Amino acid sequence: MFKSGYAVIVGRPNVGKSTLMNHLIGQKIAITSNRPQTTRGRIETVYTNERGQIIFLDTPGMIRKADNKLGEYLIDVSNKTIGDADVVLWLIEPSAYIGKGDQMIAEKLTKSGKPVILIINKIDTIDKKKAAEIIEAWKGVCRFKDIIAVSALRSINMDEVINSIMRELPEGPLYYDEETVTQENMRDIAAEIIREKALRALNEEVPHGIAVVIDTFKERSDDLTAIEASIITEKESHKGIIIGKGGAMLKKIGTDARRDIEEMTGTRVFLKLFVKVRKNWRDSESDLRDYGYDRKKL
Ligand SMILES: Nc1nc2c(ncn2[C@@H]2O[C@H](COP(=O)(O)OP(=O)(O)OP(=O)(O)O)[C@@H](O)[C@H]2O)c(=O)[nH]1
Ligand SMILES: [Mg+2]
Repeated sequence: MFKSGYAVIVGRPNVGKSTLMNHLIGQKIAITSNRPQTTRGRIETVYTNERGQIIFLDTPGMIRKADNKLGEYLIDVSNKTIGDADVVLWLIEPSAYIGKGDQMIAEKLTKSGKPVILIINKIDTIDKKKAAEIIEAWKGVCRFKDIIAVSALRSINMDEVINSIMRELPEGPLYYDEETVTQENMRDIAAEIIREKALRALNEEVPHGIAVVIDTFKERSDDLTAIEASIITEKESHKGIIIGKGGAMLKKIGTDARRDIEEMTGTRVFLKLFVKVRKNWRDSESDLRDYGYDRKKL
């Protein structure tokens, strides 16, 4: 019996959801960083083996309260995506403490009626005894179908996760051909790569207020892609930080991004970056739409 369906990855910000998805499919598609709220959309990837096809949906970290309209959008993405799940992977930090944010997630998942697999991530940072304590603390929080301890970063116990998902998926067809890893387009992924490099290079309050827009994306030849992109920021003072002394910061972001985009396209890449200020864009419906965060499209 061939199985297929959606496995939705949820959890608090920064627990390693996108890292887990990338390591399960064996390719880096979703961007990751040590900053909360790195993921802003629903990122779809595909895993296929002889037993079935799993369509992964990575989601923004779940928060209880939004600070602005972008935050509301992120909450909407997670909630709606749970509705599409055949199985939910709930990812947590390796801690026995169950906080209010976790309780909120537990309530939502219980209400959804979806089968839930609990995944304790980052076990590379703890010992076996601690892992046993964590499982003991969490096992009553929801009616979990399974509890698995993993390290997404080190690819530990990835097969166990795949097997557990396959057990929960219904019988179904091959939705995508077996070579497919993602349907996301290169233009969107390029924007995400630039945002990732900015998140990683900048510190503290600047990254949260950044959006990236691709202005032009041209395949000039088989061997050359020319891209112009704008980094949008909400404060004039942040613009200077993003550009850096003598343009050094922007140059670093551009060099790091170009390397990854070249790997993705398999061509050389000319990347030109601009920085623009758009005051309070995170609270403007029309700006959010322009930057790809459109509630109506959810
Ligand atoms: N030590 C360790 N770090 C990990 C592991 N998995 C992820 N991380 C780190 O945790 C941080 C967050 O990872 P992400 O994958 O971006 O987390 P996320 O849950 O997608 O975050 P949001 O999209 O912001 O909700 C990154 O710095 C990762 O390198 C792991 O298994 N072990
Ligand atoms: Mg993420």
